[in-house]
Formats: sequence, C-alpha cells, structure tokens
Amino acid sequence: MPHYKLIYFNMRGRAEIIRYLLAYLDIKYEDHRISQDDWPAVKQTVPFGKIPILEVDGVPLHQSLAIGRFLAREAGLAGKTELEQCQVDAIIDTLDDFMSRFPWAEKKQEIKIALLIALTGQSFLSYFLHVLVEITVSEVVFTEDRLISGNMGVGGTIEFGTQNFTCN
Ligand SMILES: N[C@@H](CCC(=O)N[C@@H](CS)C(=O)NCC(=O)O)C(=O)O
Repeated sequence: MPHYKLIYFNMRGRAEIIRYLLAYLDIKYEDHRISQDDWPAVKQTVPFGKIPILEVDGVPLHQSLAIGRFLAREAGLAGKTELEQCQVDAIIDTLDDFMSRFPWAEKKQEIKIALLIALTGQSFLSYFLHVLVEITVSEVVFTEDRLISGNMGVGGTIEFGTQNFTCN
C-alpha cells in the first residue's frame, strides 16, 4: 500500500472530496493540515502554489478533481462505461463551476446571500436538480455508488427521496 499524504488547510473545502474517497476506499493517510500562518512558506514548495496536494509515495498530485477522479476510478465510482464517466464528469464540473464562482470569502452575509441567489437564479440550481431527476428517472447513473461519485463536489446535503447524501 503506498503512503498517502494529503496537504490542505484545516477545513473541508477542496480537500473534502479527497477525504471522502480515501475513507470510502478505506485508505489510511496522513491528513496534514496547515495553518494560514504556515501557508506562505508551504506555498513555495507545492506545485503551482495551490492546495490540496495528495502525495502518493512522495509524488505530489495536484488539482482536487483530478485527484478525485484518480481515486474514484480506483474505487469504481467514476462511471462504469465511458459514457457514464462523461456524465459523472459533467456533474462534477457543473458543481465546480458553481464552487468557483461562489463568493466564499465574502464577509457580509447579506451580500453573500444576494450573490448566491443571483448565481442560482442563473439556473445553476434548477438545472442541476433537473439533471439529477433526469439521471434518476432514466436510471443511467443513479445507483447508489454512482450518485455518490457524481455528488461529491458540492457543499451541504442533498436529499433525494429516501436517499440522503452528504457532500463537502
Ligand atoms: N482548481 C484547484 C484550485 C486550488 C486552489 O485554488 N486552492 C486554494 C485553496 S481552496 C489555495 O491553494 N489557496 C491559497 C493560495 O492560492 O495561495 C483545485 O481544485 O485543486
């Protein structure tokens, strides 16, 4: 078994998808959480100066979704056919579009809420729910493991029927 070391801040953020997959795979790993104070020094040492980084036997992997896909493939959660892989990727990438545009650092709650409404008003949420329903109805992707794999890029909890999936 390789040695895995996950480097991120002491928060869920973009590392949580990786932590979920490592937990799902039952892989023991070093969960290295760095403080904001230590970050400027660590930043000089990691590829592209960004985290999360997953080191596999010392090889640094970067980009949370690339790492997520690497682990999802290992876990058999990345789609069973190339078509399904594309569907799962599309959901993840849609969630990432949202995550990238959401004003996480905004301090004022009322501005954050207004921006959230504006963002979701641009159809993200309704379109995303529509996609989930379509997938469910068509039974193309919605077995438990496949929804989990498609569901890991978002914050909060999505409830669908009797299923309840928690994401980062
Ligand atoms: N697309 C990259 C984004 C990486 C990224 O922007 N990471 C942030 C934390 S979520 C970071 O390293 N911020 C500190 C900095 O840019 O100095 C991924 O998903 O891994």
